[in-house]
Amino acid sequence: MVLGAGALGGAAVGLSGCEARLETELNPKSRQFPKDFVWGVASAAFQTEGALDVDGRGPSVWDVFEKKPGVIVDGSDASVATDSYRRYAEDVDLIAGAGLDAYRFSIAWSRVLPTGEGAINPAGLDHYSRMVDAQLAKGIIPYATLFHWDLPQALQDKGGWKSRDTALRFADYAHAVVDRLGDRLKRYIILNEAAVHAVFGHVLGEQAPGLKDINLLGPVIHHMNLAQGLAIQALRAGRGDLSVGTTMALQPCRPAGGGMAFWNRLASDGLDSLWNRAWLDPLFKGVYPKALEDFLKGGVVHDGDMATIRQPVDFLGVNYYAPAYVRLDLSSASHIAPAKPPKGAELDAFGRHIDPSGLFEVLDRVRRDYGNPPVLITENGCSDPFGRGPAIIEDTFRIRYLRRHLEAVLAAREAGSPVGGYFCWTLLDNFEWDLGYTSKFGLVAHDRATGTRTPKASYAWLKALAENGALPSSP
Ligand code: IFM
Repeated sequence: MVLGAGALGGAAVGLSGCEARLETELNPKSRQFPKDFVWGVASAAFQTEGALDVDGRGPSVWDVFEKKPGVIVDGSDASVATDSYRRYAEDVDLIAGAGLDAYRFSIAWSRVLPTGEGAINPAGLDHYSRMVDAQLAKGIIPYATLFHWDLPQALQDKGGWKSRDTALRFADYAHAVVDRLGDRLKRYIILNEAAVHAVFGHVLGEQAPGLKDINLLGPVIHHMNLAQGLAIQALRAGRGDLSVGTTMALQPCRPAGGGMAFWNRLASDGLDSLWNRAWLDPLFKGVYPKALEDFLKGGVVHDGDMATIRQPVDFLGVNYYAPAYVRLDLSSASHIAPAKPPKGAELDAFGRHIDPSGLFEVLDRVRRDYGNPPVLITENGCSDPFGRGPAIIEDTFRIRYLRRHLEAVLAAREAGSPVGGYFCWTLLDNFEWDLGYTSKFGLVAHDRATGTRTPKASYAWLKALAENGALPSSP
């Protein structure tokens, strides 16, 4: 497979081995974004809200998981986070102050339904109602994600995503949200990065609910897909004037080179099936990739499910950070293991290859293989080097990361991908899951001792870009 030479500024880049991937600069013909391009920032409830026991909120799987000894690297928790449950108006001011158009946030299911089902908690919905109003008052378009990994613990106790019933309860939750907020909240993102939740939460045990069982993979994938289809139906039944999409963490899966390259390609195709295609194929084609068939045996998929999952969406949300390098590992249950990026690759704080051509590649694939739906980049951004010290305010490395990935967006648009917006991850340095507060992705630093919010250089940079749409060519 070879990426389009034009979009890559004349440099066709082969995918045959890791070493071939270093020429990654994209040279779009124009550096100008259109006037109607949506500029925003993205966040998630558990990473920002704090106030975990306020206004009747029920515990989620992350409340339980983060208390297990040793699972959060700095021993921290999300009980305060960026205190955004209380200080959301300041967040909204910062977003408006940057001249951004939109805010992607997530709704915590267990604030709306403390046990995930049954009686609605009006106080929880009141909070999101106030938040939506605060955004609209400042001219910001709210985009709400319905599930960003914080399953109500009471549902986990009944089997979580292993259980088909969780999909049905999710549709009820979607209905409760649209019923209360749908008169003002018009844009919905159903799931965030379901692949991460399925794999890291249920197979690798590194994130909530902390399970390590490869046999969960099939049921969890299918029930999340089913939940998504049912929730889209519930939203559309509630109102006819919504824009509904879902967000996936798309990654090109690249085999490690060397003597094992042939075998590594089998592993990278396997990862592609469960990471990318497990979600894209059912949504856009109504089928699962062949490689997943064994995982889905035993009556997981019922008659009619695939039609329920294959719902039309108004947009696909794409989150992109880095490509995945893969090698075969017969000692692991999946036979898939991470490989190192090619020698000489520029790395991010996670040790991943900073490669904007990977973003071009996933957008190109969505265009060619999945009917070219409208796309929003619903997350992209980079962390400071990990550490417990203060945030880096002069964050030129972040500006460079954003600038290069936005070049990929322009190149993809020129190749025909209808990418209509870009949400930077994230507004404030926040609770980065198992990494606690050691990984800082914010455009704005958050001092946990004082609550002070200090814009970084990247905040001013994005502001200028959102104002005039012209992408600078450096740094
Ligand atoms: O913080 C996460 C977010 O919750 C999901 N996407 C990736 C981000 C950075 O790791």
